[in-house]
Amino acid sequence: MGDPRVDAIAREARDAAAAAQSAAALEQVRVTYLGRQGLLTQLLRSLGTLPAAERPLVGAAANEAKRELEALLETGLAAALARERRTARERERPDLTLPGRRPPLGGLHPLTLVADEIIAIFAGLGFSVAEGPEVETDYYNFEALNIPRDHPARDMQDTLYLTDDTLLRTHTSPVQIRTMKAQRPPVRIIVPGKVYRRDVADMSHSPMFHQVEGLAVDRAITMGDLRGTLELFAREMFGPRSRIRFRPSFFPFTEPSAEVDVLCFVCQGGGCRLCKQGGWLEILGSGMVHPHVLRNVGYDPEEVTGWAFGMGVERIAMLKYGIDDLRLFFDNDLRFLRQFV
Ligand code: 2U9
Repeated sequence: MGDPRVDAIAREARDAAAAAQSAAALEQVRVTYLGRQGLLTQLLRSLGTLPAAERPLVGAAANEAKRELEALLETGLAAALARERRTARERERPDLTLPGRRPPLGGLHPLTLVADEIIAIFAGLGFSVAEGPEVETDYYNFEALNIPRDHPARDMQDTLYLTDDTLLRTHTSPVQIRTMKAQRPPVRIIVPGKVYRRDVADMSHSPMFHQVEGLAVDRAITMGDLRGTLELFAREMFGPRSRIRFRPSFFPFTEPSAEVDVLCFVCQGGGCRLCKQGGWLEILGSGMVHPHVLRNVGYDPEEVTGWAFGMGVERIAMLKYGIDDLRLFFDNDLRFLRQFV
């Protein structure tokens, strides 16, 4: 333009800017010519060393070249950034033709499945589900159930006490007490839930496990009704060829009491590993509700009778699926749990 030195640098800079394809390359051009050590910057800084007569012309030309280059870089940079954003968007656009990733599907815990199965059998017989608190008082867990003050179950060794009078329920039976106190007979309920015992976990013990208990109270309810009901339960749970037997037993809250066995569904009574050669599998405890218990809830044992039973969900599940260690239910190893979904 006005000065050959300025013109040479300006041309070189224009060519470099035109050749730059990216924002980074344009920035490199800016640094080379306009940065603190840039060629145009240095030229402007050295104006003082020129003869006075040349200074205005060279200075004007250099400033003009600087403005021109700045404008060129600005438009170039805007275009380069837009171009780069566009290609980035295209590169990152999801490929909608790819097959989807299947989300992992959860399933119900085997104890939930078995408890639901037990509940469904009794629901089909007209029983309704009742539930209640896991923190109970001594009265509902023991006293109302005719469990005497010196009974070993009340010992600190066996029960998890929270205070002198409150504890973690050792069975779901307090729910039956609460239900009977709240309604008149007839009562037909099935009571599932967690229960707690002061036990160290091993193959057959756990400080928390699950029970399903049942209760039927009405005029003229008999032990024959209990037997028929449990036989039907056994056939639905363990197969249509199942038979049951009653063995005399004792519980403070039932009289008479019986433990119930089901004919081994593996060997049909012949003796095998599951029934330990006995031919029978113990599945639950039961009996006629003790008159003291009926009185405690305000029922007249001369007018109504009832029966009750209780079973451990873990025990039923272990028998049904041939599981030999209770702890498998609580380890949450997916290789175990996945077998039941
Ligand atoms: C009321 C009256 C009576 C519930 C009963 C059993 C027998 C029994 C055990 C089975 C295995 C507990 O889980 S386990 O350790 N239960 O043997 N339960 S009769 O009797 C009742 C309940 C409530 C009002």
